[in-house]
Amino acid sequence: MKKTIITMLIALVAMFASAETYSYLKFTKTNGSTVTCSVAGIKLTYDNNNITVTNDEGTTTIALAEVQDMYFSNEAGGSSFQIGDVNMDGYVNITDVTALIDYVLGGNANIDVQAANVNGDSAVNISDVTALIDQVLGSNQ
Ligand SMILES: [Ca+2]
Ligand SMILES: [Ca+2]
Repeated sequence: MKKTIITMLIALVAMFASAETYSYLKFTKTNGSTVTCSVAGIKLTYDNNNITVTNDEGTTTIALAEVQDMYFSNEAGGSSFQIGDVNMDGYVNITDVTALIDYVLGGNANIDVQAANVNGDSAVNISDVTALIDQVLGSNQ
């Protein structure tokens, strides 16, 4: 099951990569830390519940269970967004819920789509609103 999920993730990432050229592949771990890998010569393999990233800089292994998010970026530094901070003001609160609802309903809210994908699946939709409300209310379910 996890293998299916990660295969889908990699396919999704490959799709994004073809749309635009990025310099780094980043992983957000469940503990909040970020792993940044250069895409130069990158190769991703999955084995034994680990993702192994091999590139020109060497090899990095990350336990799949610790991966919360995987995305491409042009920024070498740490995570440029905070999950749930939909309106990018540095805080996760009810104004983010409002912005996300507006976006999901087709409004023109200026949001960070990566931060808005609260549940970490492949789309920003009503289930992220639910997840964000849970997050704002402090129930981690
Ligand atoms: Ca915010
Ligand atoms: Ca989502």
